[in-house]
Amino acid sequence: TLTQAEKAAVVTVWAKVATQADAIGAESLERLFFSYPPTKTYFPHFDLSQGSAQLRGHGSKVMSAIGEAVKNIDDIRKALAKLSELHAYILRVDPVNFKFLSQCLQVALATRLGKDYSPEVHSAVDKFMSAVASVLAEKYR
Ligand code: ZNH
Repeated sequence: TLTQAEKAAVVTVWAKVATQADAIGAESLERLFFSYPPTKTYFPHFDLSQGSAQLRGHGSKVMSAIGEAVKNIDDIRKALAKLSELHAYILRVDPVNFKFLSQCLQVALATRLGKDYSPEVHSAVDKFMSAVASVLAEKYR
């Protein structure tokens, strides 16, 4: 679980990048598909070329879901309950991919925040994304 200081760091980071959320979402997905090509197999019905409308649309959805988790950082499980069912029962995304996406998101954040993405902030965001991932993965059988 995240400490109060870690929660505060995540909330602060999210506020700082709020206006760039869509660009960060799209970049995170571009990095995901480029660095971990097997992740593309979950999106056979998408045009995954750089900057495509589907990629941007999906990036935006993922970012607003993460934003909901930030807003409800004391009860991430409740905030993401529906998505947890979707990923476990319908999409069946291998949970290892949540780690990959977390890394890609963190690079997108770090390149924008520079020095503000301090080791403390980095560690807090990493823990937060692990919490998000474990919620998304907890309904798997
Ligand atoms: Zn996921 C979908 C979120 C991860 C795959 N997603 C989705 C959505 C959201 C999300 C919000 C939408 C839903 C609706 O529409 O209702 N994800 C998310 C998050 C995360 C994720 C938050 C983390 C953090 N996913 C993921 C991964 C993968 C995925 C890693 C793989 C690789 N998703 C997916 C898919 C889908 C989704 C496939 C479906 C799409 C369409 O549209 O079709």
